[in-house]
Amino acid sequence: MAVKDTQFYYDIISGLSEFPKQLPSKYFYDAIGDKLFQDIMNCKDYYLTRCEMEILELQTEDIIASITSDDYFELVELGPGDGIKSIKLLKELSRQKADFSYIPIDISHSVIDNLEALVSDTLPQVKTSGMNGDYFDMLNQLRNSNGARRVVLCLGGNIGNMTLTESHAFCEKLRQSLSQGDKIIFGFDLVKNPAIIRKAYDDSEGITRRFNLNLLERMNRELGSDFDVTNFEHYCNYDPETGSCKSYLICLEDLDVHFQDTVVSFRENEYINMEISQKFTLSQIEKMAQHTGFTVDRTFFDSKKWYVDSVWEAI
Ligand code: AVJ
Repeated sequence: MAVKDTQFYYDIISGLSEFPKQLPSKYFYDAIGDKLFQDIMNCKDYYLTRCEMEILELQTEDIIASITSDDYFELVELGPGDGIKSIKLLKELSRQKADFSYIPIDISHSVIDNLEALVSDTLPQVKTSGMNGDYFDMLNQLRNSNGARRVVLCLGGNIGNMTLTESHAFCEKLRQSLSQGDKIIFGFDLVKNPAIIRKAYDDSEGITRRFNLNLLERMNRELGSDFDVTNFEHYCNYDPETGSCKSYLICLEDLDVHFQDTVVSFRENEYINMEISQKFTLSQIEKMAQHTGFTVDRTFFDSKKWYVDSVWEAI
């Protein structure tokens, strides 16, 4: 397919034609972006992964008890990443001889390939079939399948990458593709000391900075654009009033960037909206569940109460 006909090209050009300019954060995750995100998860300033790992490790049995019953179910995971978190749950499920299949869905090809390899190496008895694509497209496909009970995993705080309006709409859409009694486990990053949050997205090793700049480099690699990344600076701000942490790339001088069939002009100090990472209060979580057709069954905290895995049931 010609570059110009890809969804990637279309989304990028649309985003850069808006004012303010924006780039969809789902495109951070090419092979290099996946690697950088691994480094983020391991870096000392990014606490989310460690908090969630603690929850999944110390409360595995209670979490599993909140999603299993005697019947067969499909465990659908949205955005599994490296799978290290979900493997904890898969291990316990197979130890208990639960009757289920595992269906990881991710925008990144390499994530799905690596995960299928990891599961078949470590837990060969777990039936796994990955799907590659956008959550919404995949959810639509799932709606039309076999009627099995479903448990959806949306871990890691992925839902934070949407604005509150978008995540609300996302939960409504998710509810439509589920049936009464189906469950979701959502990982939410909670509001906390603003300085801790900002640091997580502006880490002292500069990994998040490279993670953001990689999207410009990815565009150069895949779309043939001519971004000089030294003209862009990563800037991040957490607003305690709204709970949103936002990342921007600031353009340092007037410049033109060339794409195959168009030119995008930047002004000095113009910003590109790169990513939102929304933080939640417990009452916001409760309300979001209620307003979109779910009840909150269980809330699992880490020991610092920085993060929750919240188990929802469709009603
Ligand atoms: C994968 C969406 C949970 O927002 O915390 C990490 C992505 N971006 N550092 C997040 C991310 C910059 C991450 N999520």
